[in-house]
Amino acid sequence: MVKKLKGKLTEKRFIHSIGVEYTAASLAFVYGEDVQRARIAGLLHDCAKCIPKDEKLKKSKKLGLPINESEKADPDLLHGKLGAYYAKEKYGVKDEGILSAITWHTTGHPGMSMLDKIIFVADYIEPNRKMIRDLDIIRKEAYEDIDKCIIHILKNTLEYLHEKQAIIDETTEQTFYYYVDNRVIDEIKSVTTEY
Ligand code: DGI
Ligand code: FE
Ligand code: FE
Repeated sequence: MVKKLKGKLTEKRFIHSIGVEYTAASLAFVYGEDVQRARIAGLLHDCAKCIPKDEKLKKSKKLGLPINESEKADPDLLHGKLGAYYAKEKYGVKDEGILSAITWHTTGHPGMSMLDKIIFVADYIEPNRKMIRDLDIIRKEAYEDIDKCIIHILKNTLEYLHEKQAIIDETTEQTFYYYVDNRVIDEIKSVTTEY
């Protein structure tokens, strides 16, 4: 897999992928997930990233992948869905949990599995990522409270996209509100059981 992937990515993207592989493994230690599954999902999550933008759209259409308006406008958003397709067809990955983690790694998804969460977070915090706002705090949160970390990542990403006036995929927003709501519900439950 490593050999094949190396030929498909730029050097920088390949180094990032190895970083995500090992960060995902370390998160799997903490959250009791299967380490090998986390490594494979981390390694392959960006396998479709270096395909030119217009080809991402063309290929996705040809494959009949579901494409929303944001993805049409910004086809780079398709590299998760397309990556899952390549992982299955070119790298022989049959595990649906791994394919799901690759599919949703950019936007997240309401109701993510633990493996989905691990890849979403590992992608953001891996050691080769350039320093972005709050990264030191977010890295700590990843190992202490993964849902809090996911909310923090999505909040900063949404703010960044607003500042850039970029197209915001509805899934990114839905994921943010889903985890914020969940948190509020948990708070209410903890308060009501106290009294
Ligand atoms: O592929 P990577 O760079 O490793 O990481 P990624 O797949 O999370 O993609 C990162 C970029 O995706 C980052 O610049 C933020 C952007 N992104 C996340 N959600 C959205 C988004 N971009 C747009 N336009 N809309 C979104 O909803
Ligand atoms: Fe990506
Ligand atoms: Fe990535």
